[in-house]
Amino acid sequence: MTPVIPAEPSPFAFAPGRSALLIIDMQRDFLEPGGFGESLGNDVSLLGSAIAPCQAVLAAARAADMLVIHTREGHRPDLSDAPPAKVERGPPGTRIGDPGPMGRILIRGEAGHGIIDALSPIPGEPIIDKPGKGAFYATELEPMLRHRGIEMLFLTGVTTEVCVHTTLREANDRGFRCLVIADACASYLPQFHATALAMVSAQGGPGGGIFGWVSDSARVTAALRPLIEGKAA
Ligand code: TIU
Repeated sequence: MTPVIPAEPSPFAFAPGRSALLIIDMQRDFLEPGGFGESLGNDVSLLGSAIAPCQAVLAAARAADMLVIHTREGHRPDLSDAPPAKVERGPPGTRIGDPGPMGRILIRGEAGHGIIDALSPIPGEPIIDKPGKGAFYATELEPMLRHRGIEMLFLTGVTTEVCVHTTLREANDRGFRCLVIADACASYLPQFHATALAMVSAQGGPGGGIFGWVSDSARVTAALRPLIEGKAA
């Protein structure tokens, strides 16, 4: 029987072998003080609520043998892949490439660019380094998914209305069925988090909303549990 996850605006039917969990930009630069998120004037503690739900979904996806892909936003040390319009944002001294307590801000290879310890990737889980907000733009994500026959995406990470939503929209236009896991996402602006989620399931019906489906970590892990237990039996 096809597993189904209770979701808004309608149940989300999925095939584990054709589904991937995307964990978007759970990096120190966004979640910890001294990184890119704080340099933009944000209270980074607001993103902490997504960590435990991401951990729960990650553990269940691993146990169910689902493909897990992590993304990191960041740039080459020479900034050759960084648009000036992005680099010039914010006061000098706090911009992309400037030195900070976790190394150069949003630069690949620096401590701040790394994924937080609580969600460390394990061998076999691809990491996509992306220069933009969307995980499909200028990356290998799409062929990676197509080669594995992936048709459904579970989206988690930060921030809900920026990198998660941009990736969701890119995925939508490429034909992927997208489930956003609400509590495994977070924003510096809680009202944007709520509105971004509402946008996903709006204009919905039995086939999902305008951008897909919204569920939460408890409902997703509960739906994966029988698959995990079936494997063990
Ligand atoms: N500023 C903000 O909310 N987000 C970003 O700049 N990047 C991501 O969302 N990853």
